[in-house]
Amino acid sequence: MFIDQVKVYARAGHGGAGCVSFRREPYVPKGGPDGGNGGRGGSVILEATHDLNNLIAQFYVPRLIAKNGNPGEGQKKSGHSGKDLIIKVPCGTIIWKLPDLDTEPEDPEPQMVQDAGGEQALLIDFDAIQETDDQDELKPELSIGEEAELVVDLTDDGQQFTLCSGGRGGKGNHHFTSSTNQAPRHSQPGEPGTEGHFLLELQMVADIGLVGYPNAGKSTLLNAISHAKPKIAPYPFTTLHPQIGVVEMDGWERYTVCDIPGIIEGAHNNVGLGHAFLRHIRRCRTLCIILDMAGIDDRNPWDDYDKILFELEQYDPELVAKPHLVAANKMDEDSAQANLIEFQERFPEIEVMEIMAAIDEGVPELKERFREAAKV
Ligand SMILES: Nc1nc2c(ncn2[C@@H]2O[C@H](COP(=O)(O)OP(=O)(O)OP(=O)(O)O)[C@@H](O)[C@H]2O)c(=O)[nH]1
Ligand SMILES: [Mg+2]
Repeated sequence: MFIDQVKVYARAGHGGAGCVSFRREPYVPKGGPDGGNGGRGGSVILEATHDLNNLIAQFYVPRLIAKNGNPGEGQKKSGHSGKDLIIKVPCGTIIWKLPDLDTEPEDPEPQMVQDAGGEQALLIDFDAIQETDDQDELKPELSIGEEAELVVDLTDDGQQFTLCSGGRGGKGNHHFTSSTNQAPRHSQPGEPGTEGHFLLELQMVADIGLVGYPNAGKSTLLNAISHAKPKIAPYPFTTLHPQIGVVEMDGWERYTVCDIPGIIEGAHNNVGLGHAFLRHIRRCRTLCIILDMAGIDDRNPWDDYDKILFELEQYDPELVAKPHLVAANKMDEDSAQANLIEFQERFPEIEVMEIMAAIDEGVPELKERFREAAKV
């Protein structure tokens, strides 16, 4: 199961209360105040790590609650601080603060869908958390409620961010002793920790993003160039979630390639789960548009190319501003050569690499080209 968007509720620990206490010892008739301070509440801290590639842990445990601080004690003992809750999330996780709600809403209903290969995939209906019914009003880059506010973007391994800060512990009565009040009988309560509803959204970070219609051969290519083993099958939407492969070159050089599920017409309007897929293109530095040059699925490659660029632009104009090249796949098929000539006549300025991903032809050259692109 792959989860790349999840709503969580986070609450830091309450500070411990200060203590009211007086020194009581044999032969010390009027021991002074000795109530200690409460301990600080634990914070909820997010930490990015390369070791994870999805948000499944937060899907199962969506309530991130840190421990409260302990109250102070007599003999001027301070209470223990609450333990911080450190939550590991994959690099590339963006945190959005959702509007405060009076009551904690129910988690959106997960819905099981059956993919064509018979595997089950889990989707979350995030419309459930949208604040408005008007789709046009939604921020295109958000696809969640307008009022969601960007909190932080965790991109680097080890990067930490305090999502909710623990409350301060209250002062014990010992703290309030003064020349005019030598026996204070009051202490401070602890302060509450901060809390909130957040949306965690993962956007894959990769050097190269493979973009194309379903069935174009993206997974076949990733399989050929890296150790990743995505499923390959002769029907659309075989790949239902993005997958990253690491390509190793001679001399310890390596770069990452992301196989993004197929984009179809209307993807920018979320047709065919378009938003869930397009989101991952944002973090890929260079795009490789994979075209089925043979037009096996009764489409032609120039229309595919136009439509893919259109979908990218409609979703986010920054996506078409990224450097991109075209990989003309399935060049082993009969119609491919003629189609390629026509494609190049129509788009003479586009860099095209010819490949047959299934039999590794042209793939070493493309790997080399990716390496150059990844260096920039
Ligand atoms: N003839 C030919 N077929 C290929 C080539 N590369 C891939 N295919 C076939 O194209 C079909 C689709 O390949 P995939 O790699 O699953 O395509 P995809 O782009 O990942 O598809 P989705 O995951 O559905 O988006 C498979 O049947 C592959 O065997 C090629 O170079 N030549
Ligand atoms: Mg695939």
